[in-house]
Amino acid sequence: MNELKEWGWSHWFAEAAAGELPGHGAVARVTAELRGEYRVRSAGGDATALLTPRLRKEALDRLDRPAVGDWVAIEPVEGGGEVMVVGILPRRTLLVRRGAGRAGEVQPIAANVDLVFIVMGLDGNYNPRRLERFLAGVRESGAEPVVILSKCDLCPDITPLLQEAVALAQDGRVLAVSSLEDEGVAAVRGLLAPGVTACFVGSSGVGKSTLVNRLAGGEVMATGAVRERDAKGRHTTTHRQMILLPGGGIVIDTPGMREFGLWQAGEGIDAAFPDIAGLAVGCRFHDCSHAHEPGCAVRAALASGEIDPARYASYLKLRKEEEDAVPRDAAAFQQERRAKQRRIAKELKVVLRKKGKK
Ligand SMILES: Nc1nc2c(ncn2[C@@H]2O[C@H](COP(=O)(O)OP(=O)(O)OP(=O)(O)O)[C@@H](O)[C@H]2O)c(=O)[nH]1
Ligand SMILES: [Mg+2]
Ligand SMILES: [Zn+2]
Repeated sequence: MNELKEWGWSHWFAEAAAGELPGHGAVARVTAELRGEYRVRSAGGDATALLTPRLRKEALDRLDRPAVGDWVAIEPVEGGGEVMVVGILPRRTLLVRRGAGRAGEVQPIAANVDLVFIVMGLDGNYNPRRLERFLAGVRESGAEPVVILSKCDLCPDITPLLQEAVALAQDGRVLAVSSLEDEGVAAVRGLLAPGVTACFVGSSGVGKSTLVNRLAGGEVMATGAVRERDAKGRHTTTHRQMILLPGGGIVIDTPGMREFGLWQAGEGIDAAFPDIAGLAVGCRFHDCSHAHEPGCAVRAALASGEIDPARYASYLKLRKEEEDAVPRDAAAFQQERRAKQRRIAKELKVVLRKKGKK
């Protein structure tokens, strides 16, 4: 397994999978997903991977299929250069979003990432409300958010935006970066140690791939100019791609997102709004919506000017969206999912143990 350490393999996964290192059981990390086909990296090198029909058939939704960053158990395919994915190892972290539309399906963005680089361009792309939304989603994922204010060469005075982003990020880091003028790139590099995985997210055209290329020291990802009219990107990156950096560390580049919908992110929202969540403890009703109930500590703080009205509105909006996102039969669905996960974990253990004995 040592050869996979640089790809992020650790005891955590070994223990989570089988309570022991899975001997000769082959595991691989999903490095890219293109139209249902996966690329994986195992000790044997790179390979194209297919899902077993069973894995495909039994998937309740996209969370049951591999995502980029996942560790999967694989088996060789007779007579082919391809491998079969027989199971997904437990995930340490999982970044998801809700697809567009009211009944939007959950979409995994990346699994087992340690850091999420939330990139916002200082050429007019930066938006505090969208940043709050990203922060809530990242907090929910279990990964650590890092805010990257990109293209700082295009902004004459970054101080007010920087200060605001620092306040919104709470204890999360905020870095101003110019890939063009090589400013702040070393600071980003400094966050990446061997085995550490970071995922880039943000709108199209904010410079994610350009920064990935700076970190990689070469043109590993294609980049594209933004529209002159409104500085919007042209969706140059079309699939999620994992890249091993020469000096150690792993980054995942992703296609630009038009929107980042929250999916079951209640705890993430509270973690991104600790000021408001902290006040809510003092509300008369434990399920206070902070919109109209008597004895609401949050609205009292709003009236006294302790919290910013825009931030309050943002909190309520994300909360509401989060509630709307939960399907009506959520409880039954979750129960079914948990039962299925337990069954899969058990089967996976058997597979890995058998392999270890071979
Ligand atoms: N001025 C300036 N331009 C930059 C900087 N970083 C990237 N750009 C430019 O912004 C444009 C978009 O960059 P990309 O790296 O392709 O953006 P992206 O976020 O990967 O976009 P998608 O792949 O579409 O999501 C390119 O023309 C880059 O040269 C920067 O630091 N300063
Ligand atoms: Mg790109
Ligand atoms: Zn309240």
